[in-house]
Amino acid sequence: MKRSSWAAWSVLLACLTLTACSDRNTDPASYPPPTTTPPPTTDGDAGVIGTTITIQNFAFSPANLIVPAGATITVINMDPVPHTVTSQTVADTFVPGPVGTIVFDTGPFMGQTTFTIPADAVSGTFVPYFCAIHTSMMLNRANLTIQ
Ligand SMILES: [Cu+2]
Repeated sequence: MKRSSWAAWSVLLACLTLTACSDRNTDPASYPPPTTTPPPTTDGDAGVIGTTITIQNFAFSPANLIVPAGATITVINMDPVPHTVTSQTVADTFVPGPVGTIVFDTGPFMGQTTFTIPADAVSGTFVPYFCAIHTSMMLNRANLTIQ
């Protein structure tokens, strides 16, 4: 009798373990998996040549800014809360980091600030960036592309 009781407990434990595992597996991922391809942008922006990023209503504009190497980028925050413009190595990871020689982080700011792109930035380099305060709460995903 003792042996069958032990077997019943084992089965029960196995079921509980499997249930816990399957619950975890059915949870939708919070974020899409890391990717090396540009993430979709909510404004359908194909790319705008310039040196100004505007943040308004928790959205970056343009979502894809094409900038010359060595450029000084002006960031204008129209919102009544601070944001950051922070480079990340992999889009949608919300982890600050470089892409090649390019790395920037404005830190939290309101109003206007600037940062610079290195003169040796390689043409065609794609640099995703994010707001370190609001991460996935920002309404779009944005990047710089070196002209
Ligand atoms: Cu923000």
